[in-house]
Amino acid sequence: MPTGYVFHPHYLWHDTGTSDGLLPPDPSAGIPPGTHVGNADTTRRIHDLIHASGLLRDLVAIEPREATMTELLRVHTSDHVQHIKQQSDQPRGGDAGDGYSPVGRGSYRIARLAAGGLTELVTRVAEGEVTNGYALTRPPGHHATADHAMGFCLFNTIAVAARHAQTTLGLPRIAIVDVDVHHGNGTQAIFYADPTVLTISLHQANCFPPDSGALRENGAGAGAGYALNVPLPAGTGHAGYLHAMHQVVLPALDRFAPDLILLAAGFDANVFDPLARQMLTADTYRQMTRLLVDAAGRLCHGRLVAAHEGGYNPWYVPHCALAFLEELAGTTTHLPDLYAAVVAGYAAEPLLPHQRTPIEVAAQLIDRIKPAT
Ligand code: 3YP
Ligand code: ZN
Repeated sequence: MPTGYVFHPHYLWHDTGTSDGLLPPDPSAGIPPGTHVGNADTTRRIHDLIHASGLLRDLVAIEPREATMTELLRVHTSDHVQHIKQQSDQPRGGDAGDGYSPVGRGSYRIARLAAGGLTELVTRVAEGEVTNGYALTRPPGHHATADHAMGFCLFNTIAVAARHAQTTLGLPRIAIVDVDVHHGNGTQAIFYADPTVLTISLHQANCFPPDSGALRENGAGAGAGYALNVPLPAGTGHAGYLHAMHQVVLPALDRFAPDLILLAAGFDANVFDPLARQMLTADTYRQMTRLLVDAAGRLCHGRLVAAHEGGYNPWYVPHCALAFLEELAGTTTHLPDLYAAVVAGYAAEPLLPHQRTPIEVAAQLIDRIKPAT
C-alpha cells in the first residue's frame, strides 16, 4: 500500500519575516536585518527535490485542510488559539510570545492547515487508504505547549493529530518519536501525565529549550514512565543515533505496542545544520527510518506518520528528507548520494563513552512502561 504526502503552497507562505537569523532586527543594538533562519527556502527545496527526483509519482498526494476548532481545542487553550489569531490578524503580523517565533500576517490559518494536514493524513492511514505518510508542513509544532508558542512553533501539529486518532479514529495507544535535534518539550508537556501517549525525544543535550529534555523528565502521575528522553551530547553522530534507536526507541516501542507511531521529523541533527552540533548524514536518516518502518510493520500495520519539524541547512536537508521519504515509501529514486563522500569521515566517527552513557540510562527506564497485554 502506498505512502501519503501532504503539501500545500500556503506552508511556504508562512512568513517569518525580517530577522537577524534568529533575533528581531534592532540596528541600535547592533542587530542588522536579514532573513529568519526558519524561512521557507529549505522546505521549498525539499518539495522541489521530491518532485524533481520522481519520488512524487510514487506517493499519494493528500490535500490538507484546516484543523477544526474542536480539533485544536483538544490540545490548546482557547486563549492560546485566540492569541495566535490576534497576532496573525495584525497588518504586519507579530510574534507568538518568546521573541523567536514570528507570526506572519495570516499565519494563524496556515498553522491550522499544518495541524489539519497531519490530522487528515492520519485519518487516511486509519482508513487504510495509505499505509504511512509524510506531511511537509510549516510552521513546525513540537515546542508548542497547550497554552504557549515557542521556538518557531505555533500549534502542536503532532499533538492535535494524536488526540484525533485517539478520540475519532479508534487508535487508543500512540507513540510519538521525535528525532528533531531540539527537545520536543511541547509534545512531552501535553502528554506528560498520560500513559496512552508515549513520547520519546532524541535530541542534543542542553541545546533548546534551555533546561529541557533531561533523562529525569520521565512522565508524571499516571503517565510516569511514558515520557522518555535521550539527551545526546553535542558531537553525537551516526553511531550514537543508531545505538539509541536499537537500545531505547525500538525496545520502548515493542513494549508499548502502539496502534500508531507519529514521527516528529526534524532534520536539524544533520552534520551541516546551523542550529545544533550533531553529525547525522542522509544515510543516518535512511537507516533510522528503515528501523521505524519495520517497527510499525510488526506493531501497528505499518502506521507511521511523520510531520516535518526543523532542519536549516538549505542544501543538505533536502537530501536527508529524500533519503527518509524513499525509505518510508519503500522505493528508490536511484539518484546517487553525491554528498556521501563529503560526509564519510563524520559518518565513520565511533560511538564515544560519554555518548553511550545517556543511552544506557534511558534504556533502564523502559521497564517503567507497562507491557501491552
Ligand atoms: C529556536 C530558537 C533557538 C533554537 C531554535 C530551535 C528551533 C527548532 O528547530 N526547534 O526544533
Ligand atoms: Zn529543531
